[in-house]
Amino acid sequence: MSCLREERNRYQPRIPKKLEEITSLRVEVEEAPILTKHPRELEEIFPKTFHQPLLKFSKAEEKSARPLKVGVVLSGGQAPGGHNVIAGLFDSLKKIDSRSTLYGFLGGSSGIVEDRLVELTEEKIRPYRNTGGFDLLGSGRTKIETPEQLESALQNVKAHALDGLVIIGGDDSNTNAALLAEYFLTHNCETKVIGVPKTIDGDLKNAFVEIPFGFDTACKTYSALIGNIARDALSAKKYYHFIKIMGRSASHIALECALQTHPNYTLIGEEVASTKGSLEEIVQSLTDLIVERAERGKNYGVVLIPEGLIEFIPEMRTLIQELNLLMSVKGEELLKRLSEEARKTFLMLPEIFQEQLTLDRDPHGNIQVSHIATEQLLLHLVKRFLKNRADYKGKFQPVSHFFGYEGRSCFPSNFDSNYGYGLGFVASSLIFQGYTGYMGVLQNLASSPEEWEPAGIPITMLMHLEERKGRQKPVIEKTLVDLKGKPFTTFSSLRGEWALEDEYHYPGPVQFYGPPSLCNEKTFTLALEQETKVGIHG
Ligand code: FBP
Repeated sequence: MSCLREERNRYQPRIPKKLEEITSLRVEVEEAPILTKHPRELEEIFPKTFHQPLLKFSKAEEKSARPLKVGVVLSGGQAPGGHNVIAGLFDSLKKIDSRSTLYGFLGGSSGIVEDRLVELTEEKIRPYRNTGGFDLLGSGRTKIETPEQLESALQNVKAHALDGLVIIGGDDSNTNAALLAEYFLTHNCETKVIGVPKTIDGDLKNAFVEIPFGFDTACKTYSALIGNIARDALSAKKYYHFIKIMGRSASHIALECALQTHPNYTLIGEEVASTKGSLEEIVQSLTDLIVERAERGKNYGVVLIPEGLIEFIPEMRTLIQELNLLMSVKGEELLKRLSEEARKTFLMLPEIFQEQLTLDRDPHGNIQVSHIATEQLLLHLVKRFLKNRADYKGKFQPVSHFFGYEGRSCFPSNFDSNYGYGLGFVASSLIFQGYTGYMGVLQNLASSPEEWEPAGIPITMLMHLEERKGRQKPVIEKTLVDLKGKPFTTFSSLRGEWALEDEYHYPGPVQFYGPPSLCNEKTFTLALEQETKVGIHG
């Protein structure tokens, strides 16, 4: 084990005061608002779980406990903090009753369907405490939807007599949790299903879920790297760095990293969609900046590109939607079946990019944007545009980067260590109290962990209908960057200065030990959204 890993294994996460005495909590119910645009359809799909209330916790008398048997699964893309959810679950279940048992399903949701599981003991969990990655159990993106899959899952949880099943995942994985909860209830199965909000992308959030775990660490990790690159650019003064960063749909990561590092140019997918910016316009404005900086003798810079950008560009979106329906069609036949507009866009793209757009979708029907080199496409087109600019006297030497996987399995920040661990406690409290179909959350996250507020949110409340593989399916609605929200308006008021002046910030690596100002810093997104005062220049 590395020294840091040993040291981190010893870190004791801080938990909310309310969860300290886990068997003496009272649940207060509150009517849940109807947020969805599709209440009628969802009520039909989820007759048992659609109208469940919101749950809040308060202290009460000690409740008698019995040992619980719970299964847990890590699902979807890795996010720092996942192992701590498991550690939190394990510790809280043992607090409820030391005879409780925790099982881990292997390889994501398919482990539930195929009954692949291991018992998780303290010995197994200890080396994973406060570490990143999902390697304790592995992960996967299986969508649970066929009657056979649902039935196998039911038979497996019954065979193990599980009191609870905890699914740690993003929007698609929590959709699995909602489907299983409904199915289990319909078949009089006692197993309670609880979801835990995870994703580095930061888009599983709303008025009730402040932020998923993983976002904090991933953004800090990418920002450290972007800061290093910015300083290198400023030192050598010869390269333009085009950096694509993860965020399959929403641009929350790009926005947060921009606030942390002040690059010269940051694309925000949601803004492109709202201004209906075409690919040509994007490249034009990027080219204008490069020309203007060259006039000032600056032939270097840093450009941030969210990986989900591609789907926000109107003509690309149309093309992707059409390609989604024509996945098995290739070559000439594909060209024939595309609409005229989509065909024109397709043919304008370099061949390698055409290939990337036709790669297989994930099991949930999502295009795999991490495999699409948008940074290289932009760089290629900027080169082409610069050739036609008589007023450009600079030298354009671009370097492309993709920061994605390196931010998903790193040691979780103190925030994500505490947050993941606390979420494990919330999940076992909900099972202990007998609730199903809920997402366990912690609120008031801008305060110290002791003040975080546990709550239960009916998962179906967060759902809507979305077209997947050509059919309307119930899924959790992703929250995109709010162009009127404080994180974006703060960024937009400062980006003009960052474009021409080099006001790069160098956040440096994530800190675990030292003064709280260093190791407990919140992301700008969370702090600004909660109206906490933070100094962008500070
Ligand atoms: P989740 O939504 O499952 O958390 O995954 C997010 C993500 O990290 C995206 O940022 C990225 O596009 C995608 O996963 C990559 O998926 P994969 O690991 O399957 O390549």
